[in-house]
Amino acid sequence: MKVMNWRIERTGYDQNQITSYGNRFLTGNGYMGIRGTLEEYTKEQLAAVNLAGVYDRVGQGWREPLNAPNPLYTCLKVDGEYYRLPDKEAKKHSFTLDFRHGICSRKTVWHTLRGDVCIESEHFADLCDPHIIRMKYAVKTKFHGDIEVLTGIDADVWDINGPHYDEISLQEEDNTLIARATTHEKGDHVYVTEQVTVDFPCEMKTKSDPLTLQHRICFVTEPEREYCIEKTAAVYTDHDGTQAEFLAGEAVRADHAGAYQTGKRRHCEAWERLWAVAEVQITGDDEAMYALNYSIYHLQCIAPRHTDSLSIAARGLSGQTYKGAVFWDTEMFMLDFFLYTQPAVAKTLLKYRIDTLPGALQKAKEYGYQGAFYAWESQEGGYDACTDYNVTDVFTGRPMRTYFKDKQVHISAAIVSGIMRYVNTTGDDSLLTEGGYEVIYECARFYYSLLTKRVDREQYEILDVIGPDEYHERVNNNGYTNRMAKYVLETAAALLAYQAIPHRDGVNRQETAGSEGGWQMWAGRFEEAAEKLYIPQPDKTGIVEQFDGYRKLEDVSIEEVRGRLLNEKEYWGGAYGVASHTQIIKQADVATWMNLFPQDFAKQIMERNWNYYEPRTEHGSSLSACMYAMLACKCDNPDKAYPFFLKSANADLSDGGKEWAGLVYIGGTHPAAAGGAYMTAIEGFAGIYMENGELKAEPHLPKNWSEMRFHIWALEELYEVCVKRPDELQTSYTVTLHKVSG
Ligand code: IFM
Repeated sequence: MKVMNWRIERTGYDQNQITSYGNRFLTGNGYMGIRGTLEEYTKEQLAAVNLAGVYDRVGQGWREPLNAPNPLYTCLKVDGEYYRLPDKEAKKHSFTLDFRHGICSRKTVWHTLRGDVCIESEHFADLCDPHIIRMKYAVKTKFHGDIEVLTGIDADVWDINGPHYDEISLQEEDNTLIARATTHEKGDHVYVTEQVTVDFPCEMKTKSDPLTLQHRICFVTEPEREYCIEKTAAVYTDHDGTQAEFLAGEAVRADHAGAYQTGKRRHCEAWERLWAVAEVQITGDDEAMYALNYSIYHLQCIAPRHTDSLSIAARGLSGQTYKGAVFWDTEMFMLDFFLYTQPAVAKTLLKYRIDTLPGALQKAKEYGYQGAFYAWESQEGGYDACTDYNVTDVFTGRPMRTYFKDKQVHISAAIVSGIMRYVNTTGDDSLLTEGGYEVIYECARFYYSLLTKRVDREQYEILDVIGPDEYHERVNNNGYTNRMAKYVLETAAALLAYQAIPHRDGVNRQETAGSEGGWQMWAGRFEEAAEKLYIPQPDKTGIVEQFDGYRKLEDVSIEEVRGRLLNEKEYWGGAYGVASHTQIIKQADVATWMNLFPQDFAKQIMERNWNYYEPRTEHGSSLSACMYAMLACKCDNPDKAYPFFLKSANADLSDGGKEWAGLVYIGGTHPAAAGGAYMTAIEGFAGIYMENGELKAEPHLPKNWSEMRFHIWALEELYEVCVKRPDELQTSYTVTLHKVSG
């Protein structure tokens, strides 16, 4: 097996790449994400330490997650003159991410009148302690020179809808720099502390202004000697308990020479432990192996390991876009990676949904429904951050009425699916007794209350929704939505028939249901609703309509529709969008449905629908490609799947993703695409699935792949999996599922 290159290295400096490198070179440990920026960068270059699950709102702006005061801020002065990018052109520059160990580094050489000066630095978000960031910054000159390194906390943070800190206090205490920032909405605190150690004689003073607090480290260099500054920083918030401020101080106070090396060694070992389970090896396709493991790296950076109830935002920890909110992306695209590699994290993600059930019950009530209607863009407590006007019109600058929040009712089904996949894959039903049963029951009640019965038919329908394809709003009988609702109703009916559904306030759900007519009645109602719920069927050409009337819309090419744009940032959906009245769809919709319920369709029907819908899909969402990839695998066509798999796996390695929805910036990392790439590799190409409590595989390897090797957890056992393409003498794949531990 060839050893993979685990580095991304870019040489030369290109100012146009500042934003995309911020995403591509991201490091993180689930508690925080550090954008891949240089130490001298400020909010102008979107430097950010983005915090998981901590939000703030200012005025009428969107509530968004906080960026902490940046403790990495560092810049260099030679003979009193600043040397920093992008202002001062570098002679040489390289920027590297070691994504095996989550370490971002740079090397920059500037020419000065007295000779070259070089800085080499690296930093990482410590995997062993979620609050800690470590940095090393080394200076070397070719001459004797007066050097000044300014390093400290920059509290002038990048915000989209900020500023979020009403008060910032900066102080130095026994060489520790301390920033205490108070949020606007709730008066929460964010504490950032740091200590530096130097191994050479220097003069160290503190320099402060209202938004930055720095150590000013002055020294005279000997030619070719390296002067190394090491930093430990800590980030805590009030969400970490009443001791947060004290802990932030303590975390860095014990810092000593050598702490960086020890911390780095432990951090690397922790990453190795993650890779021991998560790495996927592919023989025959280095590009795919690289991109897939890079995708896995991003999922690891954002995994909430520090808590037992938190989910992941649609843009991970790369900033404040999409309001740092949790979408169906987590359950439908990212979850399987965690199910197979870190079931405890999968449970944490779903626990967040159980704990935010009250928000979902409240939302349903507000819309006049029963049960649980989960937030389309979920923040703390299940608060729906999605607004009624979620896109800004490029022509008028006015907010556009969108219906994502009101009509993407498929969100609740994604959560039920996630819970059931957890139970079926891990064999652990504690999630059900810890609130999962109740979520499923309430989601079923929600769909039950959504049903419409036509007076002339024994059939239920779901009207006025948005399916996965967001370009067509307020449609009737979206096949994906109806089928997912049927699944929820069936699941709840089966669970109710099987056993009591405990209620979080201690009342048994059977009793509650009993008071409204008996649990058997609810089980019966759900069963009947599932049976009579209308599910669109293939027409005589084998095509299933995405929603009622879809086939009557203008049938036109994507190019034609793109050509109608008056502005490249124009939103394609909504009432007047260029795609709304056509068959051009934003993202996989029927393909998502078929991929989840392949048992409902003959292969040839799935293939026909793939061929019909893919050319009509703009792939305007990074969630789209993997669904076509997985469906192509289900049609036994891995080579057709392959480019869609690569597109998902490369979502954060390549440029070209959508950065704007109307006038709203939506850039950042794409964890759903990363999760989709993983699912395609493991469930599509290797063909892993669970059947009746048994782990099975039905491989379909793309043509250049001769072998895949990986580990997965299933039913509390760790398996080493090897899938080999048949050689000339064999007719079928060789699959080994070897139990490593129990
Ligand atoms: O959840 C997705 C949605 O399906 C398409 N728009 C972006 C959202 C966040 O990734």
